[in-house]
Amino acid sequence: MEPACVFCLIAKGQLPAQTVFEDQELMVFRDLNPMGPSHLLVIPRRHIGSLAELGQEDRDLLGSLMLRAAEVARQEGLARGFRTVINTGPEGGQTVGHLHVHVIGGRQMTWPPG
Ligand code: DGP
Repeated sequence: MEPACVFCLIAKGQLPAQTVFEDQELMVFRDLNPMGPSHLLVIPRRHIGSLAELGQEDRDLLGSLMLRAAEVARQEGLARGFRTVINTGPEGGQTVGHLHVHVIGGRQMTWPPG
């Protein structure tokens, strides 16, 4: 755990969040600043700074994150589609330094993103 990491604090139950799923490996909670009617964040409980820090040993974890993203999208009723986003690093728009997958839906998405 990184003491100054907000998502570590959420994962430890030390900061409140609207949690929609949790197990030993992952947590899913609602984004504080939603970009659509549904906006969830899927995180590993273990502190990983970003996608760029993952290695071959993290293949199962990465699979779990993406499969969980699809599962929570189903639970949210996003049958017409949804957007998954992983922002990485300052130029990638990452503002919280703990790996997370955005799941955004409930409105028509546009492309390209800003
Ligand atoms: P990113 O910019 O990709 O690093 O996304 C970080 C997201 O995290 C952003 O959409 C806002 C959200 N966020 C930041 N702090 C908190 C928090 O304390 N609680 C919750 N639920 N979401 C947060």
